[in-house]
Amino acid sequence: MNVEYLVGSKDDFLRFLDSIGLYDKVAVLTHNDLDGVASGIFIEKILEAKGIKLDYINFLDIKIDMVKEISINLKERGITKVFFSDLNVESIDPEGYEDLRREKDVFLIDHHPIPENLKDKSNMIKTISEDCAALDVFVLGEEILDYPSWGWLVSAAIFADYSFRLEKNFNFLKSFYPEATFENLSSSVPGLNARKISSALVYYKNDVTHVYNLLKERNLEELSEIHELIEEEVYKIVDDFSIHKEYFPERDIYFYEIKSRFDVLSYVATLIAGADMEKNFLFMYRGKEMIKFSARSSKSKINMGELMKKGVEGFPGADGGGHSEAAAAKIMPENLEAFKKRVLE
Ligand SMILES: [Mn+2]
Repeated sequence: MNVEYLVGSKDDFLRFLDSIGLYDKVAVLTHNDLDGVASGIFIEKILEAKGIKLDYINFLDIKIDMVKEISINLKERGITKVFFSDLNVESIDPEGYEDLRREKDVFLIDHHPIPENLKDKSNMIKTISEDCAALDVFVLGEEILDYPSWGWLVSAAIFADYSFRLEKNFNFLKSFYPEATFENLSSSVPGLNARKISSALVYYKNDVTHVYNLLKERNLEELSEIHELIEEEVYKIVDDFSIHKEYFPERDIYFYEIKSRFDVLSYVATLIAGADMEKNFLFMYRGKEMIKFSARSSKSKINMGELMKKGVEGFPGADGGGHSEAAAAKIMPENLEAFKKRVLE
């Protein structure tokens, strides 16, 4: 199996692994979504196989200053080697990232777009967007990981991150699930697993480690009840979407505000956009402090990463960006009308 490297190589990764010594303390920082959690498990399994203990793992939300915040934590724990996965920290928090790189050995594995002004590309693997981070790490561990026993998890991540749109990745998923077709994928085993895990990540938003540990034990049983609860909520929202969505012809985007006690924003976005690949969507959810958006354009008719980035420009405390087909943004409530105007009209 191959992934398409834009920066770095498998050799860089293996060299970094070899540089980890007996007295090093190792941390993994990964995204708090399915792709991030799965890639974290694969990194831990690779370390384990190399006889390296993982001292600290954390699951991060994308936000400005994210590296600065976590750096304090790493310092307190005496961490010396850091893996970032599925997080484009070099673009979200470039200052925090560069500061951390001066203090510790940092290795980044990611598939989000590379910023144009990026200078130092050492200790870094970047692949094309369509190769999700879990797949990237899986391939890095090809000779090390027990492939047959983890196929289910990499397949769920391939589904959740849309990576199956690339034929080679779809065929890779099919090597574990020969019965999967493009049409039945969302109701196939990897599709269902992905939805179950995504439900659990919504429900245990403040305890991602719990989900991480269940997945590491390959225990999906415990997630079934939670999944039913979240699915019920999601279906209500999907029904309401079909009635209350707004269409903005200037940008050819469907807009909808999700109202729920659970933060099912990206879950609903993935589900609705996945069912109608021809259309473009912007979903909104009012969080505790910030208003969050999830944008989808399955066939990349609109570059949603660029649109979200431009949409938040100049707004204090806001950030936005991501992939062309799936992106996100966060703004302060007072900028809502201005943001909508920029993005939709
Ligand atoms: Mn990802």
